[in-house]
Amino acid sequence: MRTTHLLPTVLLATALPLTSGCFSTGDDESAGGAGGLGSAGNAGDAGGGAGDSGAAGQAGDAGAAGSGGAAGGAGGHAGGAGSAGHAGSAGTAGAGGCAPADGDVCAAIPAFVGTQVVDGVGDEFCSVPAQVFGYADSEYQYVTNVAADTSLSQVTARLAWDASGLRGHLHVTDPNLLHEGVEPYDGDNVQLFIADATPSEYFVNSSYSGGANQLFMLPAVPGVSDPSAVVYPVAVGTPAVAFDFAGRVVADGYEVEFFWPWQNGAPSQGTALWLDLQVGVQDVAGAGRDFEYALALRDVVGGSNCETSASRNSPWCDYRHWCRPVLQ
Ligand SMILES: [Ca+2]
Ligand SMILES: [Ca+2]
Repeated sequence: MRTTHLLPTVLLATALPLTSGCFSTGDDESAGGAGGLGSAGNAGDAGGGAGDSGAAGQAGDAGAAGSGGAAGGAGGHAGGAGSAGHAGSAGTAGAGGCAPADGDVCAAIPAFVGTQVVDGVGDEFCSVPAQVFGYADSEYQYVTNVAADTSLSQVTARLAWDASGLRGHLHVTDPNLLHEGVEPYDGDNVQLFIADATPSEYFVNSSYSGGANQLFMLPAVPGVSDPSAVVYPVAVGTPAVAFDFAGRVVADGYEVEFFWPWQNGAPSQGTALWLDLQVGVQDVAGAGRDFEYALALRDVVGGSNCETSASRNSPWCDYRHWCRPVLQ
């Protein structure tokens, strides 16, 4: 919506001091008349578009007053009117400009609209409802360093899909970016478990199959390493599935963005994926991974083939622990 408010000049003239035009120095000069007052600037555009239920943006600032009149001409002609003021700046987007954080990644994944630029910035996911979760909200919890504070890590996840693949952006709060270890899980990382067809086997004793992937996305560790991504592991004899990834450090942690192409052709609306999201955290130097948590650790009917210890009963060893969000 665009709103325009033109203030009547007469009102502005009573509210602002007049600005006089300058005089020329012509031979037969007489005083030039005062320059007219500039007209008011246009009001700014309204703020960013509202989300599904977001509040409208704020109105823009009023335009600046017009500049003074031009110098009077030779012979004492009156000065011209001042130029119009600049249009007001656009209003800021309303707080509700993006969709509210009422998403449920394990239940439904909305359709993606627009064009994604995989750069770590999640502005193209503004209309996608986010799911915010942390250690306390997760079904899978695993602590390896009790000195760490599990309450400091929180994820804001936005996932969406189209005919090409699954797209996502994750914002992770993290007080201390660290990665001390050889394996991708030995430090701060995000893991996406994904399969667009039911895998033919579990994973603990074999490689992933059926297009299932475990994607690691690691933030930059300032001064140490750049953002990186790993597909791990891949099925024996098949190439690693390429996916687009970008990460960046932000004020309160880090963000990762990805595009994962469908492995079994474009799915139709209503298809249920196999999917899980896991976050690994290292905040204590020298300790390697401190803890990790994943959205889903669903009960497996008939038992998981990896329930040999608490740490092995986890998303990485059996896809049946994952959740089954439906493509909307
Ligand atoms: Ca982006
Ligand atoms: Ca950390």
